[in-house]
Amino acid sequence: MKRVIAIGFIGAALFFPSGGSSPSGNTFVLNEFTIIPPAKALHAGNVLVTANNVGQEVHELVIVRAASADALPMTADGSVDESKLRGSDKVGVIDDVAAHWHTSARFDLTAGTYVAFCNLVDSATGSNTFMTAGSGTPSSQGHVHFARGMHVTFTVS
Ligand SMILES: [Cu+2]
Repeated sequence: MKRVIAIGFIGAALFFPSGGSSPSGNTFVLNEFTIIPPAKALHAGNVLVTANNVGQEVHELVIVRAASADALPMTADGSVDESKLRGSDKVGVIDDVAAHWHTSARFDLTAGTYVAFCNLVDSATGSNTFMTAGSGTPSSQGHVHFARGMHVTFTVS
């Protein structure tokens, strides 16, 4: 199983799947292979966060308290080793946002520096070929999304 699934995230947020209206507020824009953080600074508290996937592939939004992406523990394939994160650093995840879809969830954020990233790993061959959402056809490319650049640092004040 090459895909990394966030297991054991404590305090996982309530999910409010949505897709019809335009995302607003604290929106992270996901694409191949970038994450653009919200234009406005995030304020500490119980924060509604939206992952807006404008790309062609499934992405996810993992939020971890860390000084930078370089500070995160890595696996050999270039994805983040989520099992080595301290529990207190794990904020939560919005899993598997389909292409051209957005999903929101609430996270408890205290002031500090965070890294938002996509930790999906998909392969172009084999039984774990990642399916392009909605198309029913396998993705033609294999990617370690984090290694391709799907991470960004942001601050909460
Ligand atoms: Cu991704």
